[in-house]
Amino acid sequence: MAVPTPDGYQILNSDRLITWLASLPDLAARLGGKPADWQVEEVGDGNLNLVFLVRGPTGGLCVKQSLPYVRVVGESWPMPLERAFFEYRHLAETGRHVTGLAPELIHYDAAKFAIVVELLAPHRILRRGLIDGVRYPDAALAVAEYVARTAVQTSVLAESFETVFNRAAVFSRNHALTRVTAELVFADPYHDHPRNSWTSPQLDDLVAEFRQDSRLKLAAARLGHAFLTRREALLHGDLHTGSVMVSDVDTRVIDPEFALYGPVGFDLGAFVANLLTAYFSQAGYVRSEDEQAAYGEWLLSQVAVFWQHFAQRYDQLWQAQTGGDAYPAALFQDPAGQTALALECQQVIASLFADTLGFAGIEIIRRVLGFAHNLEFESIADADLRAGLERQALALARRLLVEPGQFADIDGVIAAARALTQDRVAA
Ligand code: SR1
Ligand code: MG
Repeated sequence: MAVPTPDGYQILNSDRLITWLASLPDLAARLGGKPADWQVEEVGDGNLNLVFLVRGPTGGLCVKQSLPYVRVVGESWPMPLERAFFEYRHLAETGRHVTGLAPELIHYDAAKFAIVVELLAPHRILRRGLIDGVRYPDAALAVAEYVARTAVQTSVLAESFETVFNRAAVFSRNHALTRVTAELVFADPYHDHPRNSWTSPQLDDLVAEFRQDSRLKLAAARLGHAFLTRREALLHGDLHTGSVMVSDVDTRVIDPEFALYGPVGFDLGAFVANLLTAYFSQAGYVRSEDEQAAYGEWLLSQVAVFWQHFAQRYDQLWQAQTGGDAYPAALFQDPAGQTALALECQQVIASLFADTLGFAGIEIIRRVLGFAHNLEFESIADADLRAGLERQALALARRLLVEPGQFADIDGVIAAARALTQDRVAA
């Protein structure tokens, strides 16, 4: 059964969408011409929602509507509609900080649970580009910039605690999707749950091992606790490579419907994990060995670019702040104060690094053993080959999760990933 829907809510289709947009003069003007001239295409390929692209003679729009259930499962998994509201609020709250790094918010309809944003063209989903072996030189850097800006600017480093507490209170109501994360990311993969799936029987031994590994389960639970209790900044909440759209010259972070206040390392870890799964899946694709190796190295280089750019910008943005209630600027004006603050900032970044590795491990594990898998592994038809590559990813994930302290820096993570894939070549 889908959840009951309020009056005024109807699942959109092409005709209903055109009628609705025609009733909104600003939106109709963007499309231009007459409604009969507008082309509608439903392109949603995520797990949850409908996504329409609408093109008119003078412009385009993207419309995203919540369904009262999980799209990929159907009505047997009901899901409240409010996620559209939280995505809208996230875009509204962060828009001024991330102009050019996220789509422009154009409209929100509270009755239809639908948001309208600019149509990004000729963009495509980053994950799909990576599967095709395309290099996007600025993408990882742009996503790092997005995380650094939102992490500092929506936190008490930059704002009064009243502003932050009020905003956090709004997002603390994002119960449905926070529950999805609490269960699918931090719990399900570590015990027997009907939603889980994995490449079986090839990975059965590892699944059994993980479920008996108290150290691993404690590390996962500890991060789950951090996710639910540490309100460092407004998070995107689902920052995988399917939540990023790219063209050759532009990168935008989309889909912040899982938004909540939480630990910044959660967003960072999600993106690092998805770059790493792209790396580990490489041998599953038909490319020459040279090409595979070169592209794999490029993916690893982007892990470094991502972390290093984030760390550098987080440091700069934090130290440029004067208006936050945390680390009041008045306390650190003198040279000794400035030195102490700079050191403190480096220590916080070191602790964000450890968080990032742990959350990356969690994300890899849930994408291989949980409900929502990654296309880069799923599209490898040969199950033995796929399982071998997933095993490498899981080996790194386990280390990241249980022993993040073993990695002195991001180069250590990259070296470990490389060593795992070379073991396979040598074997
Ligand atoms: C039921 S939703 C499953 C997953 O899809 C979304 O993209 C999130 O990653 C979520 O965990
Ligand atoms: Mg999404």
